[in-house]
Amino acid sequence: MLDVNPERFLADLHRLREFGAAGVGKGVVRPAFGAPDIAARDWLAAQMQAAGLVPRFDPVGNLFGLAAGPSLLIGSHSDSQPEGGWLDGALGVIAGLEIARAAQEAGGPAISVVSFQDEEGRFGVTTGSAIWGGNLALDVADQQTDAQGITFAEARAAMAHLAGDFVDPGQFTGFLEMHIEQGPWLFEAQEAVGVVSDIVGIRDMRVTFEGEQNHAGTTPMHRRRDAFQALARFNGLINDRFRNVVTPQTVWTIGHVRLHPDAHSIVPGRAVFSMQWRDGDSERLRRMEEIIQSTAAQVAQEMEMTVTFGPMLGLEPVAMDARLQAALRESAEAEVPGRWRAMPSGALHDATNLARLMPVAMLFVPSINGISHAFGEDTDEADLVAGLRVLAGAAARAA
Ligand code: HGY
Ligand code: MN
Ligand code: MN
Ligand code: MN
Repeated sequence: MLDVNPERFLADLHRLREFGAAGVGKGVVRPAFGAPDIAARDWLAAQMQAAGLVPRFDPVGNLFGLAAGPSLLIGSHSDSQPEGGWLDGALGVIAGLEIARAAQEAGGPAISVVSFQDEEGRFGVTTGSAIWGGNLALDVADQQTDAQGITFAEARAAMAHLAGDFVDPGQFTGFLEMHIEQGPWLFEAQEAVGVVSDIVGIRDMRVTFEGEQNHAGTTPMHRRRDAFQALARFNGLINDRFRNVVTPQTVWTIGHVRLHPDAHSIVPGRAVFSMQWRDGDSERLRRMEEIIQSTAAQVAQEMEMTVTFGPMLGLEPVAMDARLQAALRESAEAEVPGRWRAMPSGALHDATNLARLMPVAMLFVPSINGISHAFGEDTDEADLVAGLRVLAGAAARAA
């Protein structure tokens, strides 16, 4: 078994949180390619080196700590949401670092570590691992923009001085990712870990209603072509129409809205918003897309507007590797007997993209009150350490 050090692991997790520490509690603001993200990656590279690994940045900011020869890869991402918590991504990276360090101290097995870039999708959906895994072409990614209109190509130039070549995936025998659950199930059941069976698929696109900008005091209601009213009507209609198609696991979100010109006394002429939907079944994702397209077209026609759609980003649902899942289950039963379950992931993860390259599996630990993508995200230290031990046991079994 690998003799991991819980104190060192927790100390590193707290240290990583200092890069971009913000908000109340243990909040973090560390979006991809911002100064805190790059400083955190520099710090991580130094920790990898100190652990006996060879640090290597690739052209899109993914950071690997490479062990010699064929190795098992462990990690996640160290960028955060615009308002995030201290564990989303960071936990999986620091767990990988601690397990690789313990393996170096023990003289084996060979374990490499990774922190992928822009998992949180400043520029798309799991950008760094999607490019490395072959789900997204680099020249397409380079054109993708963040909410401010900055391109991925412009943003990654900030790390160009660190960049080496892409790392050859052929040297890795598999990938393990530990993550907080980000939902309520393990916490409510007071279970210690979840062994992930599969990860949902996602679709995400930008939608724009274009009406007519006008004076909010003098324009009679019947003459308005108000883009916000179109968005509101669209939202009500899709909520109704989805009911016949979805399951309790299906989710959809309008999380970003920009009205133009965004002023109290102007009837908005343009509404630009994000439409995202997720489910474990590709066919259901497709039917939802049809409803979105046809409903938006209907609303635009009825309200005398135009509607346009940005490129649709997406990842397919992915099943975890059977052998690696078995290693996680055996390890869970040894470390936390009876206090684990198999479960699907409703959040996306870098593991989705790596499944094209190698066998992958994931381990969840509980999220207190199911909170994540918020400053209030947290997990009991005992659960963090139990998860580390289960992952280390699985790595020893699988490597
Ligand atoms: O949104 C997600 O599922 C991921 O945390 N980026
Ligand atoms: Mn994450
Ligand atoms: Mn996240
Ligand atoms: Mn005026």
